[in-house]
Amino acid sequence: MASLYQIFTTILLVCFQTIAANSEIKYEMKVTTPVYTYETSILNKEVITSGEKAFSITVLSDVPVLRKGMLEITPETYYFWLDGRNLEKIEPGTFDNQNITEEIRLESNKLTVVASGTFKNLKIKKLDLAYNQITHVEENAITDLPNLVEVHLSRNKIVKFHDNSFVNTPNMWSLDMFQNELGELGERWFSFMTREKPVIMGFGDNNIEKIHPKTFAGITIWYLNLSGNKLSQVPGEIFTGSLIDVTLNNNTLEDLPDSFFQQKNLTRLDISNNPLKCGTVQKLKKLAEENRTSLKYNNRNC
Ligand SMILES: *[C@@H]1O[C@H](CO)[C@@H](O)[C@H](O)[C@H]1NC(C)=O
Ligand SMILES: *[C@@H]1O[C@H](CO)[C@@H](O)[C@H](O)[C@H]1NC(C)=O
Ligand SMILES: *[C@@H]1O[C@H](CO)[C@@H](O)[C@H](O)[C@H]1NC(C)=O
Ligand SMILES: *[C@@H]1O[C@H](CO)[C@@H](O)[C@H](O)[C@H]1NC(C)=O
Ligand SMILES: CC(=O)N[C@H]1CO[C@H](CO)[C@@H](O)[C@@H]1O
Repeated sequence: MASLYQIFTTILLVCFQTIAANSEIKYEMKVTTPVYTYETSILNKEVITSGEKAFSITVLSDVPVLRKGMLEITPETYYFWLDGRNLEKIEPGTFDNQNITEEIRLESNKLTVVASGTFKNLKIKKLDLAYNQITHVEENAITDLPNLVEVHLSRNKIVKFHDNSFVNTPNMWSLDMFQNELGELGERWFSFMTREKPVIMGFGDNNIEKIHPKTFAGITIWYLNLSGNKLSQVPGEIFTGSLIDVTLNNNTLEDLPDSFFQQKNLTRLDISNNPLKCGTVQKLKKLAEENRTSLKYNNRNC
């Protein structure tokens, strides 16, 4: 019969092995060579580091929590990819000053919150957090990213966003938030978007009932998708004249504000599957006759 001591030491050994196995992260690093190909190496380390001329780092083992100190990406590295690795939590500070210059992609994980201070002082152009379980993007979650252009937050469960969730991202041009659970769009929530040119914003398939008249104050929009929400009205203020492509299908709109019909550059509108009033349908028909715009609406006999 095994002594208690033997059992105890066996358990201890198993525990230590588990800890050791867990603390090593397996990842692939691709490095560019002078002849425009890549050299790939597979590494197992406690701290993810990159090398000279690193092109990408792809994490290959499950990482439930990304902790401060786990990343030491010092030589410039274009891409950091950690997709489908059961990531639940990112300790704020983990990504601070990491030398990643193109993209951080954390798709298809189990993140529930983008906490304050998570993405700060980075040179990335693109941040992809789609296909997680994010419900909250906290205040100051994404700050001081001077090159950031594109963010994907689609296919999450976002219910809460703040007017300072993003701060100091002067080049943000494309925000994709479709398939979330937003019930409203609040005052100046998107004032972090670039002021240099018209932007692209997608909010299709949320539960949006209300849009504050000043939601988009200060920015101009080129493409706006509000398909599949619960809107019974949209404020006139959002039609600032710059819109080219507007998607409002599958809401409960009866009317469109007058400012909508002053959009001179509109080339596409989908407003099908809304209970539009006859007066609105007639105005849309007139717009269609002017033949400037591709229109989709339910053509009722009025
Ligand atoms: C990032 O990498 C580049 C090129 O390797 C280097 O010149 C620069 O000093 C690095 N920056 C930081 C903050 O480590
Ligand atoms: C608008 O968003 C929905 C998803 O919410 C998407 O299915 C649709 O293709 C988008 N429409 C356009 C014109 O991009
Ligand atoms: C409409 O398009 C023209 C040509 O691209 C552009 O110069 C103008 O600024 C646009 N109007 C608005 C209100 O954005
Ligand atoms: C919009 O509504 C129509 C009619 O109810 C439905 O067939 C269609 O699937 C809906 N489309 C979206 C994108 O929700
Ligand atoms: C003059 C003009 O813009 N004609 C367009 C009217 O719409 C049809 C269908 O979208 C186009 O094919 C024509 O070029």
